[in-house]
Amino acid sequence: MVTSRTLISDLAAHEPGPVSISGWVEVVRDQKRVQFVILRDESGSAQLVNPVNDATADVAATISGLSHGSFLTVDGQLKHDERVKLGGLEVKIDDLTVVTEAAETPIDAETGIDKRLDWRFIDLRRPQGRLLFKVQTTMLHAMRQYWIDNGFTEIHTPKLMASASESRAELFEVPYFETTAYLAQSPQLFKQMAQAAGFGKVFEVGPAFRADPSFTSRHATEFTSIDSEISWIDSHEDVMVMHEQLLHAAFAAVAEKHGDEIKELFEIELQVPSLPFPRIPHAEVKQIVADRGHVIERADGDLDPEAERQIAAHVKETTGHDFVFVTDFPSSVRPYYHMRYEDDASATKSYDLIFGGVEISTGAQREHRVDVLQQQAIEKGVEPAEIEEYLDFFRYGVPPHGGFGMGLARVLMLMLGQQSIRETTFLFRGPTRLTP
Ligand code: AMO
Repeated sequence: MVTSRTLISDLAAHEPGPVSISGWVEVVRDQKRVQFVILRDESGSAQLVNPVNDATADVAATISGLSHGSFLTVDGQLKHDERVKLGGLEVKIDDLTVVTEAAETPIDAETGIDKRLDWRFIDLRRPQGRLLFKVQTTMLHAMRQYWIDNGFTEIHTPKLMASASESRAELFEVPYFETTAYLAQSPQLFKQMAQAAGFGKVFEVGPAFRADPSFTSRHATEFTSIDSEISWIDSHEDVMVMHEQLLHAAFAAVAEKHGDEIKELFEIELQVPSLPFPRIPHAEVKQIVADRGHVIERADGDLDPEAERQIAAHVKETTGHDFVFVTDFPSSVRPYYHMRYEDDASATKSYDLIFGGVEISTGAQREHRVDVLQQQAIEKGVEPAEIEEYLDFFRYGVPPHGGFGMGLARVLMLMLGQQSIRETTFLFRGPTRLTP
């Protein structure tokens, strides 16, 4: 009598004989003399076999009626047999219980992304779906480990706010008793507050909201933001050093734990990026991109997606690196809280990190001198009255500091060669998607 469930991935090390496994039906091959069922659980898939004869007639009838996706518990006899393609093992069924029967599956391997998202719980049964979130778990664990090893403190900042965290554009309003609240676009203000509180180094992994009506492969209305902020920096260079070390640790952990599976399921040889990542100032980037024949058409002259692809291609060709920090953005395209150069107020001590041709992060040294900060806010059309409480953070002493925000789903999308953050977000939220 078998009582406890064995994970399919543990069968290889399990002694031959009685086992009990549970999972869902992936394939049924209902042949006259022998039936096969491929059963998958969260750890892998295995072949079940039922030779059809008088003694197995009841099980045979159940198998003939099995629908794809039904969840089963099977008691049987494990046999290690090298001739079996699937893991070199097979379970001969003694007893099979249909725990929940599945209706006909509404999606298949050919179904497009929008319909797959409607049925995300079925879509995620694909081994690629499972691997994606195993990789995410390992990546965030490695990042946390890096932060903890280096003396950072984790914070959780409010997502209901009295004012905008980034700009008044892309702001979600929420009725809030007698007033209006806004959903946090970033933990920006509060991670800076932690510097004024003397925390020194902080991180947060949490939701951020943007009322962005676009339908690109890289924008969501709700996303998970990875944020970090550190005190006593000399410039954004110190932030970039921390940032690249963090990503290096994350990629190394993922490559070690999932490299083989990533190769098998996503056909990607995961590269651990070498340190340091290349750094190129924004003005130089514009020149390189222009020399490659791309004319930036944005009115403010900031990099557009094609410029990001072009600079990434240039860096890949010249250094072999998949990452590049574009540094020193013009003040005209950066928020008021980015610190400007002492000798050139038209440039900021800031950067974007581009990975595989897509921006995954923005970082900067922050302006911590309250009079300068206030002046820059006014210049950018931000009313000091609106940010009065934020300005208070800087009135009672604060060390020089800086940090970055990075979209989790974008990192995963590029790491695993996916087409859209819809694939790498557990449940995507966009302008026309609030379900499931
Ligand atoms: P920024 O607005 O550039 O900077 O955002 C930082 C990173 O967050 C991700 N991101 C998004 N991901 C999915 N959908 C969106 N709509 C979306 N918007 C942003 C991107 C982006 O690079 N406070 C600053 C960061 C800082 O300076 O610390 C900020 O939020 O990966």
